[in-house]
Order: sequence, then C-alpha cells, then structure tokens
Amino acid sequence: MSGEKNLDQLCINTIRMLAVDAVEKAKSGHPGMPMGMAPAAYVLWKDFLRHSPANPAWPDRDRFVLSAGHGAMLLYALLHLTGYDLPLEELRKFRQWGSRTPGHPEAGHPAGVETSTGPLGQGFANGVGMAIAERFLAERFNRPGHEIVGHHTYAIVSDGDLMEGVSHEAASLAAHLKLGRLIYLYDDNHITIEGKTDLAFTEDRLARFAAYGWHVQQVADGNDLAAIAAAIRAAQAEAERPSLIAVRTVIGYGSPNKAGSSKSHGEPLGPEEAKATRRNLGWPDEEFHVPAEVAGHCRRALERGREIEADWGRRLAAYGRAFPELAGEYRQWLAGELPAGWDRELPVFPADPKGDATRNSSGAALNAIARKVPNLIGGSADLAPSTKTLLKDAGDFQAGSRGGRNLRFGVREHAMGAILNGLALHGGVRPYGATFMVFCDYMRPPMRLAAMMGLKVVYVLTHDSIGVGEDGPSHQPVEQLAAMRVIPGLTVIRPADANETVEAWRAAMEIQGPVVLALTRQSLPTLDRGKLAPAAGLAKGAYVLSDAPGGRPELILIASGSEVALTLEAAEKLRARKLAVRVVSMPSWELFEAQPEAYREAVLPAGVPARVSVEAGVTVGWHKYVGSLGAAVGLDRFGQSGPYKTVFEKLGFTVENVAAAALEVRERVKAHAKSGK
Ligand SMILES: Cc1ncc(C[n+]2csc(CCOP(=O)(O)OP(=O)(O)O)c2C)c(N)n1
Ligand SMILES: [Mg+2]
Repeated sequence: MSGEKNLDQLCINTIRMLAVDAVEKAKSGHPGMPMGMAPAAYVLWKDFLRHSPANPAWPDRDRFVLSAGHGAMLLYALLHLTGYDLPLEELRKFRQWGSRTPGHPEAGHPAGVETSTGPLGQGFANGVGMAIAERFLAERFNRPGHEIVGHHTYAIVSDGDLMEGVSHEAASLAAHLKLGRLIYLYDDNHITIEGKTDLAFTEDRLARFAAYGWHVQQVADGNDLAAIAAAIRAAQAEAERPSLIAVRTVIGYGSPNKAGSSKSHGEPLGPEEAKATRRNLGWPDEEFHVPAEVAGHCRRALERGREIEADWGRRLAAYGRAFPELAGEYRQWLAGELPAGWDRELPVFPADPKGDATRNSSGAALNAIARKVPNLIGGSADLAPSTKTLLKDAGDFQAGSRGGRNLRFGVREHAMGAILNGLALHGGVRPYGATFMVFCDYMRPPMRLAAMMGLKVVYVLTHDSIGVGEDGPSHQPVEQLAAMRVIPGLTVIRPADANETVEAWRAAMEIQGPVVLALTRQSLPTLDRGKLAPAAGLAKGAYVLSDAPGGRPELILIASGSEVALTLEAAEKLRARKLAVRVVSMPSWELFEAQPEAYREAVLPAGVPARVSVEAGVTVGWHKYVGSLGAAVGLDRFGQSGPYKTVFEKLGFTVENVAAAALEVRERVKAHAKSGK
C-alpha cells in the first residue's frame, strides 16, 4: 500500500472506531452504518464536498444530509475530524444530556448539521428542497461570468430511506425537475433492523430510480475508494438527472463477528466484540484514538474551506461591484429579511354580509405579499385551484424555468412537507405549501420536524371543517386542528373572516417558526369592523371582538374561524334577553398563550366562569379556556356528507344551539355560586 493509501485507510478506520467507541461509551447507538459507510463518506468529504468547517453557515457550501440519521456518529466523526467546532470531548459525550452530540442529528446542533434526521425518508426529501432552492437562487442571482450560487446537495441514504414512501414521492419529483446537482450515496448493505432486506425489500432499486429518471450507478465494493470517487465524479458530470450511487457495503465492517449482520445496527458491539474489532483493524487499545497523522490530514479541510470561501468572497465582491442592487437583494434574502413595505399592498375588505371564503381572501393576501416579497415561493399538492395558492404571473418552477415561483408538488403531501423543510433549511427563500386540511395528516412528520427545527414554513390548509359539505367525512377534518395544536412550536391560526385572514398572513410572515393557516372553503361574512374590534387583534391570538356594556361580561363566548359569525349572532340573541355577553375571537391558541398574563386576563377574566367555546372540530383542549363550568360546542364525531349548511345545522352549529348552551352554562354557574363553593 502506498503511503497515501495507508493514510486514507487510517482515516477511515478512525471514523469507524470513533463510532464504535462512542456507542460503546454511551451504551446505545448505531455503530454498524458508520462502519460500513466510512469509506464512501470519507471520499465524499475529502475529495468532493465544498464546505468551510470554520464557517458552517457559508451560504454557497455544498449541502450534506445524513438521511440515515441513526448513523449520527458518522457525521459527528467527520465534523470533528475536518475541523468543525466539535471537540473530541463532545464525541465522548455522545447521546448524553446537554452534549452537542445528540442521538440523532439535529439541525445546527452541532453547527455543520444541515437538518434533523432520524425519521427515515425525511432527509432524502429535505435534500430535494435544498436542491430546488439552489437552482432558484442561481437563476435569480447568477449572471454571465458571475456565478455566486452553485453548489451540490449530497446525502447518504439507507435501505430504510428508500423504503419509506416519502422517498418515492421526492425521488419522482426530483427527476421530473431535473435536479442534476443532487447526488445521493445509497448504503446498499442488504440489512435492516429485522435482518436481511430479503424479508421485505426486494425490488430492483436501481431500476426503480432509473425509471423515475435518475442517473444510477453501482459501486460493487464499498471499500473501493477509487470506484467511489469515480462514481461521484460521473454523478457530478451529469447535469440533468439526479444521481443515486448504490454502494455495496457491509454493515459493521471490521467487526469479526457482527459484520454483515443486523446485530451491528442498533446496539453497542459489546466490550468483547469492540476489542476484537480493534485487533482486526489493527487499532490501539486507547479509546477515541485519533492518530496524529489522521488529525493533520483531515483538518486540511479547514484550510481548503477557507480558501474556497475566500475565493467565493472575492467573486461576491466583484458581483457586488457589477450588480450592487442584486447583491443587496441576495444579502437580504439570505438574512431572511422582509423588504421595506412588504405589506403595503395587503388588502382591506369592506364589511359584507355575504362575504367570501377565507381561502379566497388568503389567495388575495398571498398574492399581495408575493408581489413585494420575490423570494416567497411555494405551491400545492395538486390543489392550487382549490387552495387558492397560485402566484399570479410568477411562473412555474420547472426544469426549463428555474425562476418560476409556483412549485407543482403533484399529489405528494408528504414530500411537499419535507421539501418545504429543505427549502427553509437552505435559506434564501420563504416557502409555503398547501393542501386540504384533512390531508395534513399526510405531511404531519415533516410538520413536526419543521416545528422542532423552528423553520419558517407556512402551511395553507383549506377546507378546514365540515363546511366542506358534500365530500363527506373523509374530507371533513374534525380532529386535525387539535392534532396540529398539540405540536410544540407550531402556530395554528384559524381566521374568522377576510380581514382576519389578511392579518393571519401578516403574522405568518413574521413568526419565527412554522405556521398553519386554517381556511374555509365556504363563504363567511366579512365582519363590520366599524362596529367590532379591528382584525389586527389577531396578532394576539384572541381578542375581544364585541363586548358587554362597560366591558363587564357575565358570559363569554369564544369562537374561532367560521364559527365566529355564528357566535356573534348567538350573542345578539342572548343580549336581547339582557345578558351581558362578550364575544372573543380566538384564531390562535399559541399566539394567545404568548401574551402577557395581564392581557390574557383582560380578555378572559378569571372572575367570569360562564364561558362557551364554539369550533367545528373536536372539543379536546377547549376546556382550558372554558373551565370546568363552561361548555365546549364542537364535534366529537366524524362529519357527514350533505350540503354544508345542512351539515352545520344537523351537527349543532346553530344560533339556537349555541345560545342554549350558553344559558345552560349560566344556570350552572349560578347554581355553583349559590352552593357557596
Ligand atoms: C420513519 C422511521 N421508521 C422507523 C425507524 C426505526 N429505524 C431506525 S433505522 C431502521 C432501519 C434500518 O435499516 P437501514 O435503513 O437499512 O439502516 P442500516 O441498518 O443498514 O444502518 C429503522 C426501522 C426510523 N428511524 N424512522
Ligand atoms: Mg441497510
């Protein structure tokens, strides 16, 4: 073996043994995948990946996604060895409380981790979003002789990634969009948790990807560094097709007794086997051993990264001189700043008893914002005519039109959610996605991760209740609002009319984190803001829309979205009976909870226990606001097919029913007071 080859081998074994030792020390984790994929990952990082370990946020870096997040130690070893701010001490604390080496990779934690992975398939689709963002920005900013955007997106994907449905969706779309800068290394090790892939995964993977339109290659020996490098080079040369390189590896490579077996997948090798592996790989007894020549060799990535970045900096400076305005815009986009006057064209809707569906008002608001915010891009899972999310005159993002801002996700909600995450993670763009609310279940996994990562993604979810009508219970969401509200960090907003919808979009643009807009299919009256409080109250999550005389209610009616107008009517009926009624519009629990105690108390005073909530969905959670004496008018059952007005009426969403519930609550509160409790 030549010296260089020896050194390569030493580096690869360092990665393997760091994974073995870290998992051993943590007494949990996944050593097998890093041991098998160490050579491929090493070649990619050493010879191809353009990154700057000293500045993990350098905007034109190649993106690297470890979709098979269970192999986290592979990534941590690479980050440590190539000079990221991840000392060996942190590798010793793998999976421990407060360490920078959590059990599965978490975006930005440590710096250098591009996205949170672990739920298989997500990273695969995140990469597609990153590659879309890269092409969109390249089209917008690059000029002849001035290429400031131009990077690859790489991922390591596993059997599990390829089995999960989301990868099928994302792969299909990636090929359609001709994302040639997408290069995925597939850890083709024939093993998953339960054993050999023969158990459940026997299709011809390469034929499948070829059929999508991917460029596919096979590396027969996962330890053949030259073959891996040649395959990556060929993938880079492929301009139009995304690339899948199946690298035939051996899980747990180096372990005499567990290599090639699922036993090395998800548990420590054990002290004996770890020792045997050391001997087998010719490794010293010292744990977390990094040979000096390995440290020196791998850390050259730091210097190389600085040079790449400096070269890019010079090109950016030249670009700034040639195109100062564009350069300013580029900076602003990357910083996530909204341009001055971005909300200037937002519409104000006059009172109108006939009104409009909030999906329509949303379409108007979205387009008004999009005209001022040119990096707002998004689309729908084949429902744009219904979700009203098409950006007028903004073109489609397609293989031949990279500047288009309408993303055509096709009927692929799950991939849409994960691609939106990839877009947001990449930076430079503000993504939104849309579908019927009932289908948010199809993209719940990426919504959850968006919330975990605090990504700025807007979900436009229309047809938000039994107001869907004729399509029936399969299309009428009842539990989805509640299901989304339980996701920490996700802001759910259900506006009551056209003007609240405009305010909801305003909030969505400013909130740091993912936002759901729950919108109606059916028309709602545009409330008369001359008589009622302004819609700007939406920003606080809940506000007094219409108050009792002197602001001293004996009864509070709380409603969201399409039930607000109905609740206002019920209030009038009760007022006719001399009741002091307050109506609170409550479009967002999360925004309300973020208000100071004094504000919350002013809207829902503790001294007024007579409260009724009205929302066309399951009642779970509303008791927090209506209390033990209050009542939640909702729908703890599935809906039913029929004209929507009939459905609302039959299922209890009538002025009479709400008023009756309120009177009952008032009696209960009175009886309770009398009993002296
Ligand atoms: C969505 C999802 N389902 C299940 C799991 C649990 N899980 C972790 S790894 C894995 C499969 C392992 O097979 P493979 O992806 O081939 O990884 P390898 O064992 O080869 O490293 C499973 C089922 C998960 N992480 N994500
Ligand atoms: Mg596998």
